[in-house]
Amino acid sequence: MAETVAHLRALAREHSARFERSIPLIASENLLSPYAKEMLISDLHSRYAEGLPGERYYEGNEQVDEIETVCLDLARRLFRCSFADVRPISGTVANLAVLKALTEPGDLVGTSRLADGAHISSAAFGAFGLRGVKPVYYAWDAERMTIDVAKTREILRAVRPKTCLFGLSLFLFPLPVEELRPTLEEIGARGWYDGAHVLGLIAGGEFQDPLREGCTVLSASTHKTLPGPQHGILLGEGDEELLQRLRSGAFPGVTSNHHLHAMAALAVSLAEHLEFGREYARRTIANARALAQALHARGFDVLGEHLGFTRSHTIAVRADAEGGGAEAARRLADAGLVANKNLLPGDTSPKRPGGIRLGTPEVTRLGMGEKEMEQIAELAHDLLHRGRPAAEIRERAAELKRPFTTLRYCFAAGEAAYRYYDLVGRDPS
Ligand code: DSN
Repeated sequence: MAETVAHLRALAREHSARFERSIPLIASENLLSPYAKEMLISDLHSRYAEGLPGERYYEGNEQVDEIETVCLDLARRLFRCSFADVRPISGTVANLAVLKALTEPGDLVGTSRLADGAHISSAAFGAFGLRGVKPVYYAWDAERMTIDVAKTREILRAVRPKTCLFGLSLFLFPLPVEELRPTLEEIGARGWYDGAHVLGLIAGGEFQDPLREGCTVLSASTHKTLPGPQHGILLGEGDEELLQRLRSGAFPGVTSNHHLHAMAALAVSLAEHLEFGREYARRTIANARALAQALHARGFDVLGEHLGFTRSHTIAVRADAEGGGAEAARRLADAGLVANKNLLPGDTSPKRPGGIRLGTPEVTRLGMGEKEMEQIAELAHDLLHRGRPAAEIRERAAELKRPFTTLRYCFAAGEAAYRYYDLVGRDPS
């Protein structure tokens, strides 16, 4: 088995080296700061602390209590709200906690269709199905690339769901929460926002502000545009009865222990976002728009030209001319440009995603700017339109990446972003 362990260590090192040479463009991924990473490998990982600070089911939690108290304070400050819970261990788990708190099996819940960009949480085979709630789909406005307000009003008035979820995984433009607020009030529905993708942009003041536009609960993962650890969070406003239901949804509803190392890493990331988040959010969006423009100029079918392509960290490209989403994503990754295939509005088969999704959270965190977005677009163009070999593009991508392998927008900036933490100090090869 020692050989197996050595092999696993070598694979992890190889993975890190591969990403160090690649251009990472997956919209849901980001890099963790050195101090946040330090929390992940601390002894916090080894401990239990069910409950809330000061009300634990285990001993030895004095420091954990203080860390979680700081984490909760930072979260409430960053999102300007009175309630936070940092115990969900992922975005989907946070969504399950909300479903447990706000719904009963058999309820109708408003949401968007997967092809319109919704997360799998709202699918029958995802969290909605687990809770036994049924989706009521909003209408999509293909022209404005967001929810169709007039048609959705009619749907909501006719069906009257008690909970309405707003949030996407292909999240290009803000959703019309404020416009739909009077309808939600009229039918007595509660607004819930899944802000996983755009959390860092919301915190940075560069996207919409759902808790002031009509949603009482905001759920999210914490590792996309908010460059924290893989974890989850609940934020919100409301009366004590609602907040208690949310707390109990998180624990004991969908977690027992809440991964203390990740919670502590989240505290570091929230503090860093309070310090650096506004500038980071602004530049992330500027880079997404620059990349979209550069790809469009090279003949790619980037969605939303008439709207400036995007107002977030994400862009979507219809890849019919490049062999479809799956083929285009595979060829790009093989050449060192890592993105993902994605369903686009109008797609009918989940097995044949029509496009690719690209995002700028990670390249921005590494200090790339609009000049580099042009270079990335040129690499994609050379590969997919001009037939240059993958090996050549891979080398050019690594060359482009070489000066951009240290972190920005965090304390201890300048540290190696893809450093392999070889704690044992022995070469695994
Ligand atoms: N799977 C993530 C994404 O890529 O959007 C969301 O959980």
